[in-house]
Amino acid sequence: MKITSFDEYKQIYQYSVNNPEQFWAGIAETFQWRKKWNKVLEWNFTEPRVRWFDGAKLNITENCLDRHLDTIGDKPAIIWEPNDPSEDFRVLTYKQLHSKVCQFANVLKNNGAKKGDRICVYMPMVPELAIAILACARIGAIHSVVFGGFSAQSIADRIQDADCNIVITADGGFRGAKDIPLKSIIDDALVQCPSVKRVIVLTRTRTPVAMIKGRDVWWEDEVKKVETQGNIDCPAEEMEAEDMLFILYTSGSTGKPKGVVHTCGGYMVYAGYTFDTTFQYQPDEVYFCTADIGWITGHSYIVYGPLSQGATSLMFEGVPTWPDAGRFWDITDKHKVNILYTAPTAIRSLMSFGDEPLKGKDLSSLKKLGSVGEPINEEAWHWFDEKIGHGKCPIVDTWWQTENGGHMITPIAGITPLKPGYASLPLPGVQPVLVDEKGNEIEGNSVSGNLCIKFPWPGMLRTTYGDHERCRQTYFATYPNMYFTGDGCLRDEDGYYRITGRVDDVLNVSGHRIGTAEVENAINMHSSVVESAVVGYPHDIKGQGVYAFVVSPNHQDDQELARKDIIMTVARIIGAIAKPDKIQFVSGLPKTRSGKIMRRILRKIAEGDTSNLGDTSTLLDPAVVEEIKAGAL
Ligand code: 6R9
Repeated sequence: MKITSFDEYKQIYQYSVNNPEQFWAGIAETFQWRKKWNKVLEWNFTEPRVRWFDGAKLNITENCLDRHLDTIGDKPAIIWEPNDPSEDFRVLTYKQLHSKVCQFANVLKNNGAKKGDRICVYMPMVPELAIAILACARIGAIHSVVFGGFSAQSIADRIQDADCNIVITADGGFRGAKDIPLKSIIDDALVQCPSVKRVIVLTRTRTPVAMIKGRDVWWEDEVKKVETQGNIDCPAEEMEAEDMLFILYTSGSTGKPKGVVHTCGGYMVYAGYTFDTTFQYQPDEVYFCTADIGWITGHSYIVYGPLSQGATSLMFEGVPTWPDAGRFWDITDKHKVNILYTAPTAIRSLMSFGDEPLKGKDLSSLKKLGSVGEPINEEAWHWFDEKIGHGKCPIVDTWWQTENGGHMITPIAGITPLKPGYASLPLPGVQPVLVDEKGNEIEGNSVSGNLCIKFPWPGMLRTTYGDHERCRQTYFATYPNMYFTGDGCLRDEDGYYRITGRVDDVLNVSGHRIGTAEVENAINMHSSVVESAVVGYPHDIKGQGVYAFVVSPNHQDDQELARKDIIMTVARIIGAIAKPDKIQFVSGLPKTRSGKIMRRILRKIAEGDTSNLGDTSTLLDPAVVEEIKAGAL
């Protein structure tokens, strides 16, 4: 939706609150449906049961590909920049992407994939990753993408939870100076996954791999088979609006990650609408989102959002600091990027290299900047604004979550007046509220509370895969009739929202959500660990770092080695992204008389703020706290 002024935004916003169904029907009209809906919305937040565009039929890939063929078929849909700048970049036009998706959809069918199957995708950031997920959507299979940084154990958990029958992977992946042996990690995972009957392996790194007879096939061979069969086209499967499109696992405050479920119709409308509205995308613009498709940002804002709007989406295989910290700026210069959407952790990391990596880089093509994943601190905001945007590019600080499907609270580029550190105002169609501990709505401005959403939006999660009760408990039980985000938030005197961070036991490390309980479970699997408690602490680059307090009676032998062993255990069980930054060995954890760990105290100690630990009268053994304070890292 193109908006011409801030006043117009306010009018549209008001209309969307007063007439939500008409508002969303109007947005949905801009998409291509095989059959229109009978009812725009049906909902209650108690079960919860939310149905958007019920009765409508569509296929999201017809919206992302087919409908553009006649008008912009030769426009680049994906520009792919490889990890190594000396390797050639690739461009796939809408026509080319369409034919590759059809081809691979036929590969999937030849390998037994059917509508409704769950397919795990564990791939590097190459165009074939986008092709794989679009091919799943084309035939109505449900993709579950697992980020390349997760361990075999994490993959196995996710494959088992969703009962996947096919895995799509690559021999390996390049990330900076590293080669990640993806297929070998998959082989380890599959030892525990009898449901998987087929593994399709793309060639990327030419790392030696074990190809198991009857189970593993090469991507390239399968594509050749389809070509010789002459099976070029693949008609899109007709999907119900509320059929599942994908599952994406994300961490919560308890136990193992949950599979957030998004559906075909609502998610498509929401990803497309928010992409178009927030960035005010113009037809000739080159748009670069630096996220990985393994996260929701990549799903919504590399693949589905931009492609549904006929945009040119630049996809980057590598990391911001390799071969040097000028990589993003080289890419921006080389491909004349107009919109750059990245994360505060990347900005802070690049900022730490000073101005040198910016020298000689022409950033004049940039028109709009975006940030996502965690609160952006003012220093990073100003650096981004001045050094990258040269003071002329609006920065959209987009607040949203895996469960939301797309942007919720964000400035609209060029329209919303900006305030550094503020996600600013809700998009039309989004109704945020702040509530107090008791669940009462806090009205007025200059207030703070827990952030909830009181009315459904099309991109919201419908369930957590295989466990609807968990979805209800996590998001809809804390406050009646509201979706609870888990974030704390303030609303300033102008009604602007500023997200203050999670209020639950979820950490945000370099923009990645990590549950403290998950890390504790992993640490506790180490044979010499009795128990542990994990909290976050402020980290200059990562935003939050992982601080682990570990009870391990044998650690005296060789503390350094014991630390490394624990780190290795976490990497094995979860993946490298969850490795503790600090491990402090303690003889016991501060507990209440009823045996609950007092995390509040540990958080303060980890933050280096031990002057006032608050009420410690309920502690079972106050001496433990003194010892922990004395040994703090
Ligand atoms: C898209 C994404 C969601 C959590 C969310 C919040 C934090 C995301 C933010 C932000 C402040 C922003 N978060 N964007 N906090 N300002 N602009 O990141 O999804 O991985 O599910 O994380 O990230 O705490 O609750 P996800």
